[in-house]
Amino acid sequence: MPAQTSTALSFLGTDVSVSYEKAEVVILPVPYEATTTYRQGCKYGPEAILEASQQVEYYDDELEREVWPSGIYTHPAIADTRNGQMTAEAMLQTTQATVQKLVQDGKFVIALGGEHSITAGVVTAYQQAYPEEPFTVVQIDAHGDLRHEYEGSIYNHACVMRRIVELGLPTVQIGVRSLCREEADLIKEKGLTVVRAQELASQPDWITQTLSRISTRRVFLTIDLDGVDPAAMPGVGTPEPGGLSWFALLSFLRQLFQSYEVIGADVMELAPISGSVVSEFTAAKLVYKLIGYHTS
Ligand SMILES: [Mn+2]
Repeated sequence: MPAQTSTALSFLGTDVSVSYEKAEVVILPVPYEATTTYRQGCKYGPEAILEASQQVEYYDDELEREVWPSGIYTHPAIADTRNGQMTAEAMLQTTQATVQKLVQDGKFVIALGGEHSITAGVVTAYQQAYPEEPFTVVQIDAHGDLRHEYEGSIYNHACVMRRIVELGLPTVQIGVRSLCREEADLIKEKGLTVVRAQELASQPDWITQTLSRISTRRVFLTIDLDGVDPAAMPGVGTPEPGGLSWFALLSFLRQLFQSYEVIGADVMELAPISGSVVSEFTAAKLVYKLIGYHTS
């Protein structure tokens, strides 16, 4: 692994960081942004999460322990577009190759975006790592991301789940509350599993029902932070009213990790708001929760 520069931040801070070889959990920052269409700035998301993570309490009051059994390694940023551009193809290639190596080395990877299109590279790496058995891609998101193409690109962040459906993997989309007609038609035509945000609000047993719709043993989890209610998560590029509350999200995730083998995860689309740390701190705590649930 390339050496970290002295300015690079480690998730949670240096007390918890271990060498790549020793770490079971690897945080992979991917500050790639090229196709965001509304509020911009998600290329600054990973660094904001790392910075905010320095303030996250090590002790998890829900799990009643500190949750880094073998330590955490924070990988140097890849596909970095903070000081230049990169094609989507190059980003996907780099992401896929990096994640593939990490998975081969037995790491539990949590990628931090960056725009949601990155997920296609991450998921492709897992598909190559687990060729013998399909896994379900569970997506928390306000949007379907099922357009064939958007603003001239099939790699736009609004198309990422379409690319994943094309990989032949089953999907479960949770918290959706914004679709275009093309996406609504595709959902019907392909019988895709979509749990709309309104169902979460009106059905008390939505977690059990949603979990029962996952048909594979293994799951990859992709979280677009706009799936969370913008009251709790305003720092996203394309906010939508409604969405999951913090505790609804945690209850779902805890049960997901208990019921299925989560093979990897990503937390995408944080676009920091200057003068407020709520979104990045919440995202950092969410990443720590994923580590806790994974190691429970
Ligand atoms: Mn979204």
